[in-house]
Amino acid sequence: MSQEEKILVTKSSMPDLEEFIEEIRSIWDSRWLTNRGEKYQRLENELKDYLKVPEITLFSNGHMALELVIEAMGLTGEVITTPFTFASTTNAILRNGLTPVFCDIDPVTYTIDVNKIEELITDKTSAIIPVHVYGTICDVDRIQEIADKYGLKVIYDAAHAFGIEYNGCGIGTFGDASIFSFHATKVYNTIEGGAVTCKDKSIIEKLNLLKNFGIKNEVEVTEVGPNAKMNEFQAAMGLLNLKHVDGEIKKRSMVVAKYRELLGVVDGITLPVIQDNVKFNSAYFPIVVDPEKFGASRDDIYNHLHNYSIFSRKYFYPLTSSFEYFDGAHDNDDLPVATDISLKVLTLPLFADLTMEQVERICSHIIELKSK
Ligand code: T4K
Repeated sequence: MSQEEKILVTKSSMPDLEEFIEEIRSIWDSRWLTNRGEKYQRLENELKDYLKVPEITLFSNGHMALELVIEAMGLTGEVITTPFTFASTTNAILRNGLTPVFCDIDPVTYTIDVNKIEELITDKTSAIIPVHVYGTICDVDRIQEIADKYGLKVIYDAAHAFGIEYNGCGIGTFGDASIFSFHATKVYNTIEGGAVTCKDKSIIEKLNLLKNFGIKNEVEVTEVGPNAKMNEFQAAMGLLNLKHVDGEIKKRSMVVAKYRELLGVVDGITLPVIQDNVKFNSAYFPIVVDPEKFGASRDDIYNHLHNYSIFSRKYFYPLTSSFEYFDGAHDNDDLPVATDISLKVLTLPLFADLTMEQVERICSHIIELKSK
């Protein structure tokens, strides 16, 4: 089968090549390629408006945004987080020398279970790092109540939550800070890229130092920072993709609607929850397969689709608490829901250009497995 006929889990949104060439032409005139260039600054302003956030600073990628905001917030000791996420969330905590304390997830939203957070708080806990997984938002109100009660910081991993609003507020306004990913695989991309949003201007100033080696001026270096800057080519891609992102999300939402129509009636398949008062971004389409009711497992569907060159993904299996580097240190018996969902979840292909015919084909291959 040719490369063209493969259906991958996603496909990057891109502007027309001519549009991109026109946008980057000025870089050849200015020879200014990175370090807070003109395009970077324009993008920062445009994203601040689009995401409806008070402050924003951009990064080379979402992971560095998370690593550095954890550092900038001065977290210590233990951080309560979810194991049902991409490696980045857990790695960012560990790479800051902190201890992740894994909390189970809610069986409906797959986000951190707010009823299980308090029992994990100790005198070493400094923060909660929840994830708006697949763009399904956490219970931000309850999490804030818990954080206020115990004096904890909250940093949201909003890597999947670009453009989401809750009660008309940008999702990046909740907690003390949020990080976004603008990776090629996301709803909105700057090739690679990321951002931190927050209310506290002093944190933004610290992050601006940290992401540029801690350089304050030509003679003063005040932080031990790495290099995590977004360059002008990334920003150019970001400026153009921002013009088209609403259209891309609209097309994605039509794909999601088709999946819902075709799979919503299938016994043994649970579709992602629709949340009240949330403007959704159609980032991912995870289904949860009950092998008893459906008659085949998540892995059976994954392999069956594979045979037709349809590449779904097991986001997020395994749980990060099971990663080899922990050497079995975490007891997943305390994480029954996360363990169960991670064994049953399958993320189906979703991107703006996925045709209705392709969605129908994917769904019919899933359904034919049920009747086998
Ligand atoms: N927090 C969370 C919760 C995250 O999910 C992520 C990233 C982060 C933090 C960190 O943000 P970044 O530092 O990445 O900005 C992909 C992405 O690389 C990763 O960004 C994303 N989460 C994760 C969920 O998915 P992989 O290992 O699955 O990528 P890969 O290379 O297998 O690509 C998946 C599919 O995407 C391919 O089959 C085809 C398509 N694709 C891929 C690339 C690289 C494209 O269409 N274009 C491309 O350029 O991690």
